[in-house]
Amino acid sequence: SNKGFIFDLDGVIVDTAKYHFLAWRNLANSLDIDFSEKENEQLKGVSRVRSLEKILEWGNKTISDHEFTALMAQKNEEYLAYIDKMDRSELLPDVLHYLDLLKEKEQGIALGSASKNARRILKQIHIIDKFEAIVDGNDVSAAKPDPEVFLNAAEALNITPENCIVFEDSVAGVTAANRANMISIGIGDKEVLGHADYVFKDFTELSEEFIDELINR
Ligand code: B16
Ligand code: MG
Repeated sequence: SNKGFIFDLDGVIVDTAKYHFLAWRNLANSLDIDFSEKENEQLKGVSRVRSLEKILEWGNKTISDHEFTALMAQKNEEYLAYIDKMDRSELLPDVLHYLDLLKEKEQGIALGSASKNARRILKQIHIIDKFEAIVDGNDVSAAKPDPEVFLNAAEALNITPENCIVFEDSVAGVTAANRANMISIGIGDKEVLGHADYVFKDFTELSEEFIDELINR
């Protein structure tokens, strides 16, 4: 049978969360707002606009629209400086193996990311050709936990949502996959991603048997 496997980008394929963290922390600190790993966790899978809104809420700050736009650009510029130095060694363990295995098994493979920089990152690490369809932050009007990004990916693969499987590291992303009526596979902490159908610490915990089960269910 033919299933659609939809991968989130940040936290599933690559660990760009650390670069988002550095860039947001710099920005928050320049506004005298505290920013630690704990705050960063709440920004995972969240759009750039919503992330800045949250940081301003935490700091009880209001700024003009003009300044808001300038700060978003500043954050992205710093983030991209890190991205442009990335290489394939920053792929998370075993992800490439499973992308190739799914291809061998003739399954649909798509990207479903909130990031507007998704294509740039995939090109930078030379894996853009692994994806039959790419849906990212430029293509959707509603951000995760809205299911739009995954529903669009399923449509692009020409596979019904019930036949799609989503790999996600964020709370908002797992919720989005569930709302899309897809099988959700959390990559990360069981305590955080308890609402996913399955949770694995990372791709090294998966097996070919498990993939075959998903394909044949
Ligand atoms: P950008 P994902 C998300 O990517 C990140 O988890 C989140 O931290 C980030 O704010 C968002 O992309 C937007 O990214 O500023 O590059 O457009 O996990 O959905 O792949
Ligand atoms: Mg993510």
